[in-house]
Amino acid sequence: MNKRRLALFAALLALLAVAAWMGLGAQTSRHTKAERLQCALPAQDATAPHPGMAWVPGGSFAFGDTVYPEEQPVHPTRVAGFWMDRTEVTNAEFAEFVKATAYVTVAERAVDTRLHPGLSAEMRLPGAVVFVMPNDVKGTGSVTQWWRYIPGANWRHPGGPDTRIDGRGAFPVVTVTFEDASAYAKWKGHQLPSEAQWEWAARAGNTGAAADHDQPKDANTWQGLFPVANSAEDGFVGLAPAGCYPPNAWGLFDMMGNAWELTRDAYTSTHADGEATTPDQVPPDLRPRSNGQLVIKGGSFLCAPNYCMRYRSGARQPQDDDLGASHLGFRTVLLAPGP
Ligand SMILES: [Ca+2]
Ligand SMILES: [Ca+2]
Repeated sequence: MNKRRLALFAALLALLAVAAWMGLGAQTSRHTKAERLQCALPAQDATAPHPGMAWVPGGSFAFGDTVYPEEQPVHPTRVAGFWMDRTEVTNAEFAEFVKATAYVTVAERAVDTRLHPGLSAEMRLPGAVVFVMPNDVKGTGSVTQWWRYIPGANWRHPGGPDTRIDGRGAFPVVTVTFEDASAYAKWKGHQLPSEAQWEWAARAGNTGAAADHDQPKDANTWQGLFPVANSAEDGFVGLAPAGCYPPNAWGLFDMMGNAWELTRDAYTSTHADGEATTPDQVPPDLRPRSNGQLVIKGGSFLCAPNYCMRYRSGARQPQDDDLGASHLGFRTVLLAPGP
């Protein structure tokens, strides 16, 4: 991940921004309450065949939305039933995987200079991109004012080397890449969702046009003027533990907001370019075929109405497949008979 890739990452986010920079002044965040470290999830039936997962029935729906160009055209898509993790994969769950397999995430490895030649000394170091809230925004609002490549940032230290996840086992694991998430999913006997599976699961039975355009009230997003004023009316300035808000009608938590979620589909600039995989196809090899960018879904704690209205089921965003970020996690799916 060299400077060119970071610049590309920055440029993509900038392109996705809603222009709302005029008049931004220095403001500070307001932390509303002591941080909660865990939220109790409702118990599952003891006979549930796949603990921690919810059944998503098959169906046809209007895939896509009309808010941003990349969500279009809306078109009918059919998805067969599947099981899906009730929550984003947590630090505790990912730690079990690492303990069992000694897996080393991409953000913890030396950067491959053959893949990314011409790196600066800093960019050669293992790390990830971290959101750092600025006091104000200068000029045209380049995202490099709040996104920084921090050596030493990884899933154990998601805010940089001075941060830790002790006591935060219930939080979603972040700064993981497509390769990391795929390795976890494979270890579980699962896979990453396709974009269509994810979107259908988020619709929770709405087969028609997406009706979730407003900023959700029961989700961890951003209230205030991003990136300089975060009133945290939803209770969380940053990430929340998994499952702090009510689930959708199919029992899935935090589909909107909290951490963005990786899919297995390569990113295309519109739906007209076609999906990388058919909705239910099991990818033979989990490497995306395209330019190394994947679709991520659901938005995050950083999505605000003035900047990133991607706290919607139909929203989508590209993500470099080998670059971890402090707002990015995942959940898995399992193709198995329904209940
Ligand atoms: Ca929030
Ligand atoms: Ca999420």
